[in-house]
Amino acid sequence: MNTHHYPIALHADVITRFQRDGFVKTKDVLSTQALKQYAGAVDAEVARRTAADKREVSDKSTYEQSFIQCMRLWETSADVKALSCHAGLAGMAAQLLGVDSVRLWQDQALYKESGGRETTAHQDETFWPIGAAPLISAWIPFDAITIHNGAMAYVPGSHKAGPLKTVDITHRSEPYDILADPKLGGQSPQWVDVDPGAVVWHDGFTVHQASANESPNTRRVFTVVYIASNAERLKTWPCFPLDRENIAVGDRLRGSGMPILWPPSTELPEPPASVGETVGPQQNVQRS
Ligand SMILES: O=C(O)CCC(=O)C(=O)O
Repeated sequence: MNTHHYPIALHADVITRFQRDGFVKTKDVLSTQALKQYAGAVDAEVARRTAADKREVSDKSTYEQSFIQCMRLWETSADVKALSCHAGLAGMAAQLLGVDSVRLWQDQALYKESGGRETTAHQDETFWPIGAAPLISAWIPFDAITIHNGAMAYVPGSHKAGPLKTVDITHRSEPYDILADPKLGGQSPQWVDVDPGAVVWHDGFTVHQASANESPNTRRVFTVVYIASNAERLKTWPCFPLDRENIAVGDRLRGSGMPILWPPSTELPEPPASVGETVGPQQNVQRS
């Protein structure tokens, strides 16, 4: 039984809306002061990892035009770790998923540059060989976001459709038009404006997209993805966090790259010794 008190306890109505719609916005989760500190830490790590890349947005691949993607920042920045392993957020994830315990699946900065294109509509969980394990993302903007600078839109109730055809958001092949999937019943995505301090949560199977950034500033967003602690690997296809820990099909998730964040430990977790690629979707484990 979970005997920990949630640092941020959710109203039953918030949980009901998440279960119904597959997404929910929670306002005033992070204070202005805390958000400023986390944003500074993420900015610094993104700047460090991308220092050698001098390209204009227009010179980048279609995928890269959606956002600068830097993953697993908690592994290389102790300052970002405080956000990725934030007990209040992890406790919210556990409440929304209705599970006793969650692990960190991944964190990432998704910085949509000025002039950056939309993020193609997709479901997250079909990317990973973990079946339908309970999985939730916290989408944490550092600035106010509307449809004009890269807001997200979610298809209400789409998580109930379960896994649909995987969308190749990298655009290396023609992406599946998931919004036209008959299982979505013609439902339109709902755009969600967000003020700093709020967090928008979505289920692993919720169909979502983001608008282009027509503003002069980079849209700065950080996401943390949580998974039920007892999830298993179900398929062999490559997946960085599982391959790094040598987790085989049928094995439960484990290892320092996917620490249990709820219930929280007294100390923040130590990151794994081997880190992945500094930018991009991190598919490859480098074995020495
Ligand atoms: O922020 C974006 O542009 C896309 C975010 C996204 O797809 C996600 O958080 O799962």
